[in-house]
Amino acid sequence: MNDNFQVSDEVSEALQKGKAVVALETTIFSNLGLPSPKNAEALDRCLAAIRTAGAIPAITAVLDGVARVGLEANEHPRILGAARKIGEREVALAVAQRWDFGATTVSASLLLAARAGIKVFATGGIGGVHRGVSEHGDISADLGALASHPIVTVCAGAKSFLDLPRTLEHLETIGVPVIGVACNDFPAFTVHSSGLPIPARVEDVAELARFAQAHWALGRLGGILTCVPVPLADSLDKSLVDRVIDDSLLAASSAGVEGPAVTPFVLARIAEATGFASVGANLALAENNARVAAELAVQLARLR
Ligand code: PSU
Ligand code: MN
Repeated sequence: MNDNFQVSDEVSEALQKGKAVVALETTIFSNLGLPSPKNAEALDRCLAAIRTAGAIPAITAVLDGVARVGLEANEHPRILGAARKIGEREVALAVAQRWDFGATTVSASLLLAARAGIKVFATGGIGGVHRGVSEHGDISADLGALASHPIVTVCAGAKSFLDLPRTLEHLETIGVPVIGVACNDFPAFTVHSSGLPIPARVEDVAELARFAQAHWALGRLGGILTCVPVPLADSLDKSLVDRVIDDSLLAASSAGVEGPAVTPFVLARIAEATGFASVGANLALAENNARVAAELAVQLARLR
Protein backbone atom coordinates (compact mmCIF):
# COMPACT_ATOMS: atom_id res chain seq x y z
CA MET A 1 0.00 0.00 0.00
CA ASN A 2 1.01 3.63 -0.28
CA ASP A 3 0.14 7.01 1.21
CA ASN A 4 -2.57 7.72 -1.36
CA PHE A 5 -4.48 4.46 -1.49
CA GLN A 6 -5.26 1.89 1.20
CA VAL A 7 -7.22 -1.34 1.17
CA SER A 8 -8.24 -2.62 4.62
CA ASP A 9 -6.72 -5.86 5.91
CA GLU A 10 -10.07 -7.65 5.89
CA VAL A 11 -10.83 -6.66 2.29
CA SER A 12 -7.37 -7.36 0.92
CA GLU A 13 -7.25 -10.76 2.60
CA ALA A 14 -10.68 -11.64 1.19
CA LEU A 15 -9.58 -10.60 -2.30
CA GLN A 16 -6.36 -12.60 -2.07
CA LYS A 17 -8.32 -15.71 -1.11
CA GLY A 18 -10.81 -15.15 -3.95
CA LYS A 19 -13.67 -14.54 -1.54
CA ALA A 20 -16.78 -12.48 -2.28
CA VAL A 21 -16.43 -8.71 -1.75
CA VAL A 22 -18.97 -5.93 -2.40
CA ALA A 23 -17.93 -2.28 -2.71
CA LEU A 24 -20.17 0.52 -1.37
CA GLU A 25 -20.24 4.27 -2.04
CA THR A 26 -20.36 6.88 0.75
CA THR A 27 -22.39 9.78 -0.69
CA ILE A 28 -25.63 7.93 -0.01
CA PHE A 29 -24.71 7.53 3.71
CA SER A 30 -23.43 11.09 4.20
CA ASN A 31 -25.50 14.21 4.86
CA LEU A 32 -25.71 14.61 1.07
CA GLY A 33 -27.63 11.38 0.59
CA LEU A 34 -29.92 10.58 3.51
CA PRO A 35 -31.09 12.52 6.60
CA SER A 36 -29.75 11.53 10.05
CA PRO A 37 -30.39 9.10 11.75
CA LYS A 38 -31.78 7.18 8.77
CA ASN A 39 -28.36 7.27 7.12
CA ALA A 40 -26.89 5.25 10.00
CA GLU A 41 -29.70 2.74 9.70
CA ALA A 42 -29.11 2.49 5.94
CA LEU A 43 -25.43 1.77 6.50
CA ASP A 44 -26.13 -0.89 9.15
CA ARG A 45 -28.73 -2.60 7.00
CA CYS A 46 -26.48 -2.65 3.91
CA LEU A 47 -23.49 -3.98 5.84
CA ALA A 48 -25.62 -6.67 7.51
CA ALA A 49 -27.22 -7.71 4.21
CA ILE A 50 -23.79 -8.16 2.62
CA ARG A 51 -22.35 -10.18 5.52
CA THR A 52 -25.49 -12.31 5.89
CA ALA A 53 -25.21 -13.28 2.23
CA GLY A 54 -21.61 -14.38 2.82
CA ALA A 55 -19.62 -11.47 1.40
CA ILE A 56 -17.28 -8.81 2.82
CA PRO A 57 -18.35 -5.14 2.52
CA ALA A 58 -15.79 -2.62 1.24
CA ILE A 59 -16.79 0.97 1.92
CA THR A 60 -15.02 3.48 -0.33
CA ALA A 61 -14.12 7.02 0.75
CA VAL A 62 -11.34 9.56 0.93
CA LEU A 63 -10.51 10.05 4.63
CA ASP A 64 -7.73 12.39 5.78
CA GLY A 65 -6.47 12.57 2.23
CA VAL A 66 -6.18 8.80 1.73
CA ALA A 67 -8.33 6.96 -0.82
CA ARG A 68 -9.70 4.01 1.11
CA VAL A 69 -11.36 0.71 0.28
CA GLY A 70 -12.73 -0.96 3.40
CA LEU A 71 -13.17 1.03 6.63
CA GLU A 72 -12.89 -0.03 10.26
CA ALA A 73 -16.09 0.02 12.35
CA ASN A 74 -14.79 2.90 14.49
CA GLU A 75 -14.52 5.00 11.31
CA HIS A 76 -18.16 4.53 10.31
CA PRO A 77 -19.45 7.62 12.21
CA ARG A 78 -17.18 9.77 10.03
CA ILE A 79 -18.99 8.85 6.83
CA LEU A 80 -22.39 9.78 8.31
CA GLY A 81 -21.52 13.45 8.67
CA ALA A 82 -20.78 16.48 6.55
CA ALA A 83 -19.15 15.55 3.27
CA ARG A 84 -17.70 16.90 0.10
CA LYS A 85 -19.02 14.91 -2.81
CA ILE A 86 -16.40 13.42 -5.11
CA GLY A 87 -16.84 12.01 -8.58
CA GLU A 88 -14.13 9.98 -10.31
CA ARG A 89 -12.24 13.05 -11.48
CA GLU A 90 -12.07 14.55 -7.96
CA VAL A 91 -10.58 11.53 -6.18
CA ALA A 92 -6.98 12.53 -6.88
CA LEU A 93 -7.74 16.14 -5.92
CA ALA A 94 -9.22 15.05 -2.57
CA VAL A 95 -6.02 13.06 -1.95
CA ALA A 96 -3.63 15.80 -3.08
CA GLN A 97 -5.41 18.43 -0.99
CA ARG A 98 -5.87 16.05 1.95
CA TRP A 99 -9.64 16.46 2.29
CA ASP A 100 -11.04 15.24 5.66
CA PHE A 101 -13.89 13.37 4.08
CA GLY A 102 -14.55 13.01 0.37
CA ALA A 103 -17.78 11.07 -0.07
CA THR A 104 -17.58 8.78 -3.08
CA THR A 105 -20.33 8.83 -5.69
CA VAL A 106 -20.88 5.85 -7.99
CA SER A 107 -18.13 6.98 -10.37
CA ALA A 108 -15.52 7.51 -7.63
CA SER A 109 -16.46 4.18 -6.00
CA LEU A 110 -16.00 2.35 -9.29
CA LEU A 111 -12.52 3.84 -9.70
CA LEU A 112 -11.44 2.75 -6.22
CA ALA A 113 -13.13 -0.65 -6.37
CA ALA A 114 -11.48 -1.39 -9.72
CA ARG A 115 -8.10 -0.32 -8.36
CA ALA A 116 -8.57 -2.82 -5.50
CA GLY A 117 -9.72 -5.61 -7.84
CA ILE A 118 -13.34 -5.80 -6.64
CA LYS A 119 -15.88 -7.05 -9.18
CA VAL A 120 -19.23 -6.10 -7.60
CA PHE A 121 -20.57 -2.77 -6.37
CA ALA A 122 -23.92 -1.92 -4.78
CA THR A 123 -25.58 1.49 -4.77
CA GLY A 124 -29.10 2.97 -4.50
CA GLY A 125 -29.85 4.68 -7.79
CA ILE A 126 -27.22 5.71 -10.32
CA GLY A 127 -26.82 9.20 -11.73
CA GLY A 128 -27.70 9.66 -15.40
CA VAL A 129 -28.81 12.13 -18.03
CA HIS A 130 -30.57 15.06 -16.36
CA ARG A 131 -33.82 16.46 -17.70
CA GLY A 132 -33.22 19.46 -19.96
CA VAL A 133 -29.84 18.08 -21.06
CA SER A 134 -30.00 19.92 -24.39
CA GLU A 135 -29.76 23.23 -22.47
CA HIS A 136 -27.28 22.48 -19.66
CA GLY A 137 -25.58 19.27 -20.87
CA ASP A 138 -25.63 17.66 -17.39
CA ILE A 139 -24.83 13.95 -17.72
CA SER A 140 -23.60 12.21 -14.56
CA ALA A 141 -20.00 10.98 -14.59
CA ASP A 142 -21.49 7.74 -13.24
CA LEU A 143 -22.33 6.67 -16.80
CA GLY A 144 -18.81 7.00 -18.19
CA ALA A 145 -17.41 5.20 -15.15
CA LEU A 146 -19.83 2.30 -15.63
CA ALA A 147 -18.47 1.94 -19.16
CA SER A 148 -14.80 2.07 -18.19
CA HIS A 149 -14.44 -0.11 -15.06
CA PRO A 150 -14.84 -3.92 -15.09
CA ILE A 151 -17.41 -4.09 -12.32
CA VAL A 152 -21.04 -5.19 -12.02
CA THR A 153 -23.06 -2.36 -10.45
CA VAL A 154 -26.30 -3.35 -8.73
CA CYS A 155 -28.85 -0.51 -8.55
CA ALA A 156 -32.57 0.20 -8.42
CA GLY A 157 -32.39 2.01 -11.75
CA ALA A 158 -31.63 5.70 -12.00
CA LYS A 159 -33.04 8.45 -9.83
CA SER A 160 -36.50 9.23 -11.11
CA PHE A 161 -35.95 12.96 -11.51
CA LEU A 162 -33.55 12.20 -14.38
CA ASP A 163 -34.40 11.77 -18.05
CA LEU A 164 -34.73 7.98 -17.93
CA PRO A 165 -35.25 7.28 -21.68
CA ARG A 166 -32.12 9.30 -22.50
CA THR A 167 -30.21 7.63 -19.66
CA LEU A 168 -30.97 4.19 -21.15
CA GLU A 169 -30.11 5.46 -24.64
CA HIS A 170 -26.78 6.84 -23.41
CA LEU A 171 -25.90 3.55 -21.71
CA GLU A 172 -26.49 1.78 -25.01
CA THR A 173 -24.32 4.29 -26.90
CA ILE A 174 -21.38 3.80 -24.55
CA GLY A 175 -21.78 0.01 -24.57
CA VAL A 176 -22.92 -0.71 -21.03
CA PRO A 177 -25.16 -3.78 -20.83
CA VAL A 178 -28.30 -3.12 -18.77
CA ILE A 179 -29.71 -6.28 -17.22
CA GLY A 180 -32.85 -6.79 -15.15
CA VAL A 181 -32.76 -9.50 -12.51
CA ALA A 182 -36.19 -11.13 -12.79
CA CYS A 183 -37.67 -7.83 -14.01
CA ASN A 184 -38.57 -6.47 -17.45
CA ASP A 185 -38.80 -2.76 -16.71
CA PHE A 186 -36.15 -0.22 -15.80
CA PRO A 187 -36.83 0.55 -12.12
CA ALA A 188 -37.23 4.21 -11.18
CA PHE A 189 -35.38 4.24 -7.83
CA THR A 190 -38.15 4.56 -5.17
CA VAL A 191 -40.77 3.51 -7.74
CA HIS A 192 -40.92 -0.15 -8.73
CA SER A 193 -41.13 0.47 -12.47
CA SER A 194 -40.53 3.39 -14.83
CA GLY A 195 -42.60 1.66 -17.51
CA LEU A 196 -39.54 1.63 -19.80
CA PRO A 197 -38.39 -1.81 -20.97
CA ILE A 198 -34.86 -3.02 -20.12
CA PRO A 199 -33.05 -4.60 -23.05
CA ALA A 200 -32.03 -7.82 -21.26
CA ARG A 201 -33.22 -10.02 -18.44
CA VAL A 202 -31.74 -12.82 -16.34
CA GLU A 203 -33.75 -14.96 -13.95
CA ASP A 204 -31.33 -15.04 -11.02
CA VAL A 205 -27.84 -14.15 -9.81
CA ALA A 206 -26.38 -17.46 -11.03
CA GLU A 207 -27.32 -16.52 -14.59
CA LEU A 208 -26.06 -12.99 -14.00
CA ALA A 209 -22.70 -14.36 -12.84
CA ARG A 210 -22.38 -16.46 -16.01
CA PHE A 211 -23.21 -13.37 -18.07
CA ALA A 212 -20.52 -11.32 -16.28
CA GLN A 213 -17.96 -14.06 -16.70
CA ALA A 214 -18.69 -14.32 -20.44
CA HIS A 215 -18.59 -10.51 -20.80
CA TRP A 216 -15.04 -10.36 -19.45
CA ALA A 217 -13.93 -13.64 -21.09
CA LEU A 218 -14.86 -12.09 -24.45
CA GLY A 219 -12.53 -9.20 -23.76
CA ARG A 220 -15.02 -6.52 -22.78
CA LEU A 221 -13.16 -4.13 -20.50
CA GLY A 222 -16.03 -2.24 -18.93
CA GLY A 223 -18.86 -2.83 -16.53
CA ILE A 224 -22.42 -4.11 -16.41
CA LEU A 225 -25.43 -2.33 -14.96
CA THR A 226 -27.75 -4.66 -13.09
CA CYS A 227 -31.22 -3.47 -12.10
CA VAL A 228 -33.26 -4.73 -9.17
CA PRO A 229 -36.50 -2.89 -8.38
CA VAL A 230 -37.33 -1.57 -4.91
CA PRO A 231 -39.36 -4.29 -3.12
CA LEU A 232 -43.03 -3.83 -4.07
CA ALA A 233 -44.14 -3.33 -0.46
CA ASP A 234 -41.79 -0.32 -0.18
CA SER A 235 -42.42 1.16 -3.62
CA LEU A 236 -43.87 4.67 -3.81
CA ASP A 237 -46.76 5.55 -6.08
CA LYS A 238 -45.49 6.71 -9.49
CA SER A 239 -47.99 9.55 -9.97
CA LEU A 240 -47.23 10.95 -6.50
CA VAL A 241 -43.47 10.86 -7.14
CA ASP A 242 -43.86 12.41 -10.59
CA ARG A 243 -45.76 15.34 -9.09
CA VAL A 244 -43.26 15.85 -6.29
CA ILE A 245 -40.35 15.71 -8.74
CA ASP A 246 -41.79 18.45 -10.94
CA ASP A 247 -42.12 20.72 -7.89
CA SER A 248 -38.63 19.87 -6.62
CA LEU A 249 -36.96 20.52 -9.97
CA LEU A 250 -38.75 23.85 -10.21
CA ALA A 251 -37.56 24.74 -6.69
CA ALA A 252 -33.98 23.75 -7.61
CA SER A 253 -33.93 25.97 -10.67
CA SER A 254 -35.50 28.98 -8.94
CA ALA A 255 -32.96 28.59 -6.10
CA GLY A 256 -30.20 28.62 -8.75
CA VAL A 257 -28.98 25.15 -7.76
CA GLU A 258 -26.70 23.66 -10.42
CA GLY A 259 -24.28 20.84 -11.20
CA PRO A 260 -23.32 18.40 -8.43
CA ALA A 261 -25.59 20.23 -5.95
CA VAL A 262 -28.74 19.31 -7.90
CA THR A 263 -28.93 15.67 -6.78
CA PRO A 264 -28.69 16.28 -2.98
CA PHE A 265 -31.07 19.25 -3.22
CA VAL A 266 -33.74 17.37 -5.13
CA LEU A 267 -33.42 14.24 -2.96
CA ALA A 268 -33.98 16.35 0.18
CA ARG A 269 -37.02 18.10 -1.34
CA ILE A 270 -38.55 14.78 -2.36
CA ALA A 271 -38.01 13.43 1.17
CA GLU A 272 -39.88 16.39 2.69
CA ALA A 273 -42.67 16.37 0.15
CA THR A 274 -43.36 12.64 0.59
CA GLY A 275 -43.39 12.91 4.39
CA PHE A 276 -40.09 10.96 4.34
CA ALA A 277 -41.73 7.96 2.64
CA SER A 278 -39.01 8.32 -0.01
CA VAL A 279 -36.39 7.79 2.70
CA GLY A 280 -38.01 4.51 3.80
CA ALA A 281 -38.08 3.33 0.19
CA ASN A 282 -34.47 4.44 -0.26
CA LEU A 283 -33.35 2.32 2.72
CA ALA A 284 -35.29 -0.71 1.53
CA LEU A 285 -33.87 -0.55 -1.97
CA ALA A 286 -30.29 0.07 -0.80
CA GLU A 287 -30.48 -2.96 1.48
CA ASN A 288 -32.04 -5.08 -1.25
CA ASN A 289 -29.34 -4.07 -3.74
CA ALA A 290 -26.62 -4.86 -1.20
CA ARG A 291 -28.07 -8.33 -0.68
CA VAL A 292 -28.32 -9.08 -4.42
CA ALA A 293 -24.79 -7.74 -4.98
CA ALA A 294 -23.46 -10.00 -2.23
CA GLU A 295 -25.24 -13.04 -3.68
CA LEU A 296 -23.71 -12.20 -7.06
CA ALA A 297 -20.23 -11.81 -5.56
CA VAL A 298 -20.59 -15.23 -3.93
CA GLN A 299 -21.58 -16.77 -7.31
CA LEU A 300 -18.68 -15.07 -9.09
CA ALA A 301 -16.25 -16.31 -6.44
CA ARG A 302 -17.54 -19.87 -7.09
CA LEU A 303 -17.02 -19.56 -10.85
CA ARG A 304 -13.43 -18.39 -10.49
N1 PSU B 1 -28.72 7.94 -5.17
C1 PSU B 1 -29.16 8.18 -3.91
N2 PSU B 1 -28.50 9.05 -3.14
C2 PSU B 1 -27.38 9.69 -3.59
C3 PSU B 1 -26.90 9.42 -4.92
C4 PSU B 1 -27.61 8.55 -5.65
O1 PSU B 1 -30.13 7.60 -3.47
O2 PSU B 1 -26.83 10.45 -2.83
C5 PSU B 1 -25.60 10.00 -5.38
C6 PSU B 1 -24.73 8.85 -5.89
O3 PSU B 1 -23.52 8.92 -5.19
C7 PSU B 1 -24.55 9.12 -7.36
C8 PSU B 1 -24.58 10.62 -7.36
O4 PSU B 1 -23.36 8.58 -7.88
O5 PSU B 1 -25.66 10.91 -6.47
C9 PSU B 1 -24.78 11.20 -8.74
O6 PSU B 1 -24.60 12.57 -8.68
P1 PSU B 1 -24.58 13.45 -10.02
O7 PSU B 1 -25.96 13.38 -10.54
O8 PSU B 1 -24.18 14.83 -9.59
O9 PSU B 1 -23.57 12.83 -10.94
MN1 MN C 1 -23.90 16.22 -12.80
